[in-house]
Amino acid sequence: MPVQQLEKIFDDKLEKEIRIEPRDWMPDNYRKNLIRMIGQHAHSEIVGMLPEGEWITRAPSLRRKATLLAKVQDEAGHGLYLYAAAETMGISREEMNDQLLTGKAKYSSIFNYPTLTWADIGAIGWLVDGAAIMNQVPLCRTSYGPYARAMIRVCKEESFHQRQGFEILLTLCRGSKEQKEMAQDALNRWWWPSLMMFGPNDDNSPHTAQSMKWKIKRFTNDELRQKFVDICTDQAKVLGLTIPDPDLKWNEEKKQYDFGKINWDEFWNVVNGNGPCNKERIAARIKAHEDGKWVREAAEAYASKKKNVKAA
Ligand code: BYC
Repeated sequence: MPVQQLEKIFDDKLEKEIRIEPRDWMPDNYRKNLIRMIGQHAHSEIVGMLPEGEWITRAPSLRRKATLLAKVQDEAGHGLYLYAAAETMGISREEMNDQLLTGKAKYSSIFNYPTLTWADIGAIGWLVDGAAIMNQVPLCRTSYGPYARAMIRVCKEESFHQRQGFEILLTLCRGSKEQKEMAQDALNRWWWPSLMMFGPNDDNSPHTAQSMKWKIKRFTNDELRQKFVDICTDQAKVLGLTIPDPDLKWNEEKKQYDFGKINWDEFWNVVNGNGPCNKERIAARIKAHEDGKWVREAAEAYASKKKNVKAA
């Protein structure tokens, strides 16, 4: 079939909100853009296990430990669904892993910040998972079928994560003076990096316009960031915490909160590999890959032995 005709079928599907499926024809750049985005998302889930994993042995009670363990395990699951969704577009898991370990593929900037106190686990759940939900609920309607379907389960689990984080902070805020100070300190450190998770402003975002046309993204980076600020500002009041932004104020005309300027130099510095924990995170992933070599070899040996037995 001529390319123009294939393009027309593709465009009609988008127009009618019919999902694009792995065997459908799609423009090369649509495929490339989704592999980039789903790959980055999968890597973020996997690298995202590291800062929280550090607190599993230091959680303040058995209940908190069990919950955190389950949450970190959920993130591993999310990474696996997402790698599988990206594989349907023709890239292998090995290639994606290689891109992560060699620094060719990005992962979310947020996971390059350290978790200094237990309150950080609360702040990550509330803000980081909260930002993830804001960004990912619309992705349940993204135009590529396997990604959209993976996001449904991911979002359900993220919503538990967000609530456990909020509850950790609420407990600290209702506790001693020192505990409340610890919660405020965590908010002070995680607030701005959480706003950066949504990506650069729309006028500096090279992928947004095309991704909106292809219905991969349903909202722009700035639209989602604004919704996040509006929701969190009200939630911070429930906690009795102060958002570290002197310019944050209600705009009656726009019915939204205006907020201060994001430090984009810090953002690009972290994205380009120079954040507080970038090197540590990649080193941990390289070590995990090397430590897992014998498992991959054993699985391959087992598979080939089984194949030989069957052939005989
Ligand atoms: N960090 O044109 P733009 C999670 C890059 S997982 C690093 O706006 P796009 C969670 C961007 O990749 C969090 N890099 O791009 C997990 C691009 O670079 P390249 C991740 C960033 O794709 C566990 C360049 O900047 N979520 O939440 O239209 C526990 C220009 O950006 C960042 C997802 O991946 C960043 N923050 O929009 C808890 C969701 N922002 O590739 C939570 C799916 C931008 O051209 N992804 N860049 O070299 C998306 O929704 C979009 O990809 C983004 C960026 C909104 C992130």
